[in-house]
Amino acid sequence: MSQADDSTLVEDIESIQSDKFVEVNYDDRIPNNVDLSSDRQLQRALESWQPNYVDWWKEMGPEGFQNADVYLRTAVGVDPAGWAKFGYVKMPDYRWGILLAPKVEGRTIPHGKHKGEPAWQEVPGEYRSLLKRLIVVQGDTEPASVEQQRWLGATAPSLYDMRNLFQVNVEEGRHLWAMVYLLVKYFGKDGREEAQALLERRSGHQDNPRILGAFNEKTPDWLSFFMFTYFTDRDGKMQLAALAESGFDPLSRSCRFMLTEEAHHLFVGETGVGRTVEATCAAMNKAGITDPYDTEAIRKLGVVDLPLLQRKANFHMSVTRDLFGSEISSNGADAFNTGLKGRFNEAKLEGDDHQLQDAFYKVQRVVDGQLVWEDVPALRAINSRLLDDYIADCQGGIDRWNKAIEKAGINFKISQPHKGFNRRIGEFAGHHISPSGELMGAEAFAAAKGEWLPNDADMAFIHSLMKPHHAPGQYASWIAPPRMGINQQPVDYEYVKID
Ligand code: BYC
Repeated sequence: MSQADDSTLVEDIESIQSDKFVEVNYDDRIPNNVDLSSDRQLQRALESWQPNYVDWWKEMGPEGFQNADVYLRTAVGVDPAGWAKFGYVKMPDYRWGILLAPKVEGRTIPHGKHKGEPAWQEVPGEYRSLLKRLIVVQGDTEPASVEQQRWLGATAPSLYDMRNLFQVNVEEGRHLWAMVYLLVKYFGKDGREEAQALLERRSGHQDNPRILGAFNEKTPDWLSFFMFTYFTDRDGKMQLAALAESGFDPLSRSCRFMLTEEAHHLFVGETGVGRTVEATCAAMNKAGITDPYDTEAIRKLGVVDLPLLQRKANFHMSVTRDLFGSEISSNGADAFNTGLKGRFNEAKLEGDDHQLQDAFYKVQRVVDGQLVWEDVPALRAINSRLLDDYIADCQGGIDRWNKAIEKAGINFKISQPHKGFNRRIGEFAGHHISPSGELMGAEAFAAAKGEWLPNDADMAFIHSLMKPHHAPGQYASWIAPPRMGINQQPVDYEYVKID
């Protein structure tokens, strides 16, 4: 694990760290720990996908920095204390590889109707299309996020942040490789076609968009990037953790390794927002401003007012909640019941039979114009449960941001909006619910929306802050320098060498 990871994040890191890794073979054209050279057909298929991937990266990856030397980490395997090495790399030369967590001998399917049977090493024929769909949806999000973030390098608030952006980007690229490996190895011609389609869809494209809504939104500024890596990458954590419980063992092993990389992405998000909060509080205190709503005066200091941070967070939280699908879903039930996708921490959950045939789960719904709680068959409420676990998981970082605000003596608290706020998918879609959980009419909602979600003036102000700070040790006014650099390097290290 990177030395840069903050001690406050140990729970994220510990909860998702795999136990043991296998050495990666870097002699092959495609680095791997899956003995790729023993399967010539698979190797050839992946080697013919590889140049298309690099073309996609050059076209859709970080704009303007493809020739820069970036201080990146690359996975080399072995064990959790030292699984990655650091060094300067030009991004198109990054060694994207195929890495699976080691096989657990005797592993059984942890849940659903096949619970207790040996985990599948090959695709279970009857569930082929459902399994393929889950892998494709997961795979599609990875290049999508790189596309969404491709313009951000030009306005990086420091070289440290720029490097973290590129680290996240190359690792999302590797996560795409992880899903493509599964598609090509286990799904024949169909899988190869899906692997190609993953390089053809484009985030936000009118005719050929990415599959899930949030991945077609823009990431127009660095505050969005930090919110995205805190809130949306956390959906990645939850979904990967649920897929790590899969009865299809190669998927489980892929996701277990991906989770290790995901910890750094969450760190980037949490500390990015945290450093923004820190800069705001310090500037307010220095100027003697105590009212967090004195927006005009606060913005003059070149920092982001806390109510604006809340509105940004509201947007990213609500859009990300949609990524869990409908709270009540037969797809969700099928994914669990077939054993293809578990709940968060499935194998460690105590207190039920992991089959849930007779169990119920409480789901909040809108019935006859009222918000009510209903007992729903637990199988059909699998998505709802993962969403609830996600919302609970979001709170840790928010509490830490609030602690910093409180310590600075400012009377403001960042909070999570009601689950139904600003939703487009699921139980609350089509309803208008305020952040505090009141059902309201469309007109009243529209009139208040600018207080709850970033408005035009907010976006124009954020845009005005997005100026490049590309000299070593330089940080934009709106974000505090980090407490530590990456891999024990100083905070003024030249993390990116720009031509
Ligand atoms: N937008 O029964 P439903 C990550 C579709 S993030 C558009 O409600 P289901 C990452 C759905 O596909 C993690 N469409 O839900 C983070 C279905 O369509 P079809 C990504 C949506 O199927 C940051 C229909 O509506 N991984 O890794 O139970 C950076 C009815 O579906 C949306 C996964 O998501 C939406 N928001 O659940 C980089 C895990 N929601 O099939 C990376 C794999 C639903 O009828 N995916 N629909 O045409 C899944 O487990 C499920 O596909 C979902 C949806 C949870 C996404």
